[in-house]
Amino acid sequence: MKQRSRLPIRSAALALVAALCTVGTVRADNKQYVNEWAVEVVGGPELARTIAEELGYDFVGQIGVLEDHYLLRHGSHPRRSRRSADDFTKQLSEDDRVSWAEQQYEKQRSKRYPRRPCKDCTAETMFNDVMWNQQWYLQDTRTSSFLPKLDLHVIPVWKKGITGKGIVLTVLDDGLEWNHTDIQANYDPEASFDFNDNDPDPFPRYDPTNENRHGTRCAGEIAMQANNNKCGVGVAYNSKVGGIRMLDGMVTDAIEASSIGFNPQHVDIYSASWGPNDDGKTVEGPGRLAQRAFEYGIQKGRGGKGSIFVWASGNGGRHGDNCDCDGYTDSIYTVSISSASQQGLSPWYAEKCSSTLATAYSSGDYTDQRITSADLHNDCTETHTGTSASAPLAAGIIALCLEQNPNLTWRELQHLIVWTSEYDPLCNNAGWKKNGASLMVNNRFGFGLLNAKTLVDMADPKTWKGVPEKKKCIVKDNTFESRVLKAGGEIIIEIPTKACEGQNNHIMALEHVQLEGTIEYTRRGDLHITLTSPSGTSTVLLAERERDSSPNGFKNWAFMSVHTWGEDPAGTWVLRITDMSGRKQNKGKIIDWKLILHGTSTKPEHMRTPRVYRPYNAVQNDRRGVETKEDKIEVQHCSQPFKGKKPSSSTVPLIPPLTENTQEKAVLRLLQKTLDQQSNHNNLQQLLHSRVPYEKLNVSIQSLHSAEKLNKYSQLKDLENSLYSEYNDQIYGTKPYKHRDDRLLQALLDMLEESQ
Ligand SMILES: *[C@@H]1O[C@H](CO)[C@@H](O)[C@H](O)[C@H]1NC(C)=O
Ligand SMILES: *[C@@H]1O[C@H](CO)[C@@H](O)[C@H](O)[C@H]1NC(C)=O
Ligand SMILES: *[C@@H]1O[C@H](CO)[C@@H](O)[C@H](O)[C@H]1NC(C)=O
Ligand SMILES: [Ca+2]
Ligand SMILES: [Ca+2]
Ligand SMILES: [Ca+2]
Ligand SMILES: [Ca+2]
Repeated sequence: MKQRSRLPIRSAALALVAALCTVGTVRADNKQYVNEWAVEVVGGPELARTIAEELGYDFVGQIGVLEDHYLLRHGSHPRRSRRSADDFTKQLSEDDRVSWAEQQYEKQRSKRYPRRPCKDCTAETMFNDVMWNQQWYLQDTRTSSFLPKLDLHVIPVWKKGITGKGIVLTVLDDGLEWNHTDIQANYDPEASFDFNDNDPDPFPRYDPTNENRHGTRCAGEIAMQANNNKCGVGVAYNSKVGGIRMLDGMVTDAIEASSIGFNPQHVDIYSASWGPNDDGKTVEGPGRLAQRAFEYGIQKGRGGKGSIFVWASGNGGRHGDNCDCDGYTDSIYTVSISSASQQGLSPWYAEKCSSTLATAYSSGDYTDQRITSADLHNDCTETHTGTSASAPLAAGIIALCLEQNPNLTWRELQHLIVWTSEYDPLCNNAGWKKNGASLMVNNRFGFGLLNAKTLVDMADPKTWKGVPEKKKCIVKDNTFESRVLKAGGEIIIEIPTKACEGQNNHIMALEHVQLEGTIEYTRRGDLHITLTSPSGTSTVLLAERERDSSPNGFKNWAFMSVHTWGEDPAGTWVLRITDMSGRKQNKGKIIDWKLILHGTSTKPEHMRTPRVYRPYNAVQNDRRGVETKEDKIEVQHCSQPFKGKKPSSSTVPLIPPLTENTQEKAVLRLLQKTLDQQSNHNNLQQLLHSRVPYEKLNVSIQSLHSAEKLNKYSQLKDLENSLYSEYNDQIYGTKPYKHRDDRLLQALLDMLEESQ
């Protein structure tokens, strides 16, 4: 929480700042002076080098990431001295081209610092930002190289000088506090608009509950300024960021389309952490306008290379929701991003589906660290959570990749993500499989954890060969007659295909696969669909959703999978539709289907040899910059020591561990807060007051959180859980769209922390 933010003393950079504040020259001051001077020279390193040479210094180089600050060394001055060399300093200071100069001296520090030997200035001293050391997902905070490595390998990219320069992102959300002092320098009004009030200023609407903090938090993750002593450091801290205010009001197809298609020749990356309700019973995709806007962006955006849409995969895990039923993440045009906790596990809110491309870190259970960002009212936060927090991290990493190679198309970017995301750091989770192209893939994580370093390296225009032209081959059976499905039944449809062989659109190497289907069924949530490729990769296209009792079925719904990426699609596909619910009254029909294969007629260059998976600890980015070349490892080997709780089964999300004495208090306070905030919801108040006196509520958190029970939502009968579900429906029922930020659990977890 904000009030207990730790402000550890940072060394080099902070010391420099402290030095700036020292007034006058200190003599006989008991310091150990060294033969080095820090100077500020505006005009670039070449000018600084020239000045150094003219005045008889060696030019050492820029000081860390501090622009215009250089270190000079004087050979004829003793390396260490009790006396300061004031005439040297004076000579430098009096040069018009030097705006500031100071002789360096050794600082006395107690053991607190540095905690570890620091040869080339390790991550912890890189920036003076007060929350930099909480950004565990950006820097390696391990104390031993034998511990599992966590961070997203961003620092080596920054060290190459790639920080997002020239790349423009916008956050489609509830506004952006653009005068926040950690964002303002990177704010881009041309990437910003307010579609709620129809004006160019996306400034959020303030209210007592800070409801509209989400967009500012997401933008901060991407583009917080570095080394300004404020909050933390954005993943792409020199990129430009804008905000589209579109969630704080009525959301229409037109508003979505306007947002998705906003200034596509200027904006490179759109980050969206919202979508249809994650309530476990909604099936919804982009409307006609939004769909057009996606297509426009893909075809025309970024000068024809295609806008990049980064999408949070959803937070409905606890409600048994699947992103299968969310047409925004399901779209082939969006880079759908899921979350992993600090422990390398799938968090309790995550949704599963076959369209998730990759994963970035976020919060996990309540002992796991969360995500640091800017917050409303020029504040900072270290408690940003959910897939909401993962998508902007991914957007920032993609910005780094586009700076490395601005010519990448939207498809090339997806290929690069597929090829460089990491299995190893997430290998302790259930559900990994190796597809027919030897790629590791998982319904929770897509191809794994983003690795900024390998992604950016592979995108290097000097070596990246691009991918062949996109082809699309539609496979259908014109003789298909609708088939009846009943409870306990199974429909198997074999789909033999040559993948348009002999035609211009022959597909040899797959990208996305879509199964478009029309299905009538009395209870949609009981349907289960798998698709098995000719290479034998079996993909769940639709998993059961306990809460989805809709009789509406699916109408031309395109289930999308990336799991067969790289495979040769020729052969027989098998579609299997089942209902294992045991609800005898269920029945319906498969009306129609078609299989849409996306891919290329020849294998992309980079896929000619199979991908080699390495242990994550060995991937390039050791803390001291040592490149460790490990031998190839077998893919099935998992190098991560397991630190967390074992997921009890592949379908039960983890439940936050809670201690008995905090539970009731926390729940009471949660409910109290909710009532305070939502006092207009009289029916909820009445419900609570009529059935049980407020103080007597005794709701066990296990029963609230139990994924098992919530997944079997409809069977719940006891008071506690129906109270909870009423509450839930208040939260989820008031607006058709919600941030992918589970406010309920966030609030609960915050309060648990407060009460401890
Ligand atoms: C940002 O603008 C708002 C609204 O004008 C103002 O209240 C706030 O003080 C400003 N913040 C800063 C840091 O200047
Ligand atoms: C991008 O493409 C343009 C036009 O084809 C080319 O001139 C430019 O060098 C390319 N840039 C990079 C970084 O490859
Ligand atoms: C709450 O319920 C548990 C059992 O569910 C019981 O052991 C405990 O004593 C109850 N606490 C209060 C304050 O009633
Ligand atoms: Ca406005
Ligand atoms: Ca900062
Ligand atoms: Ca969802
Ligand atoms: Ca997608």
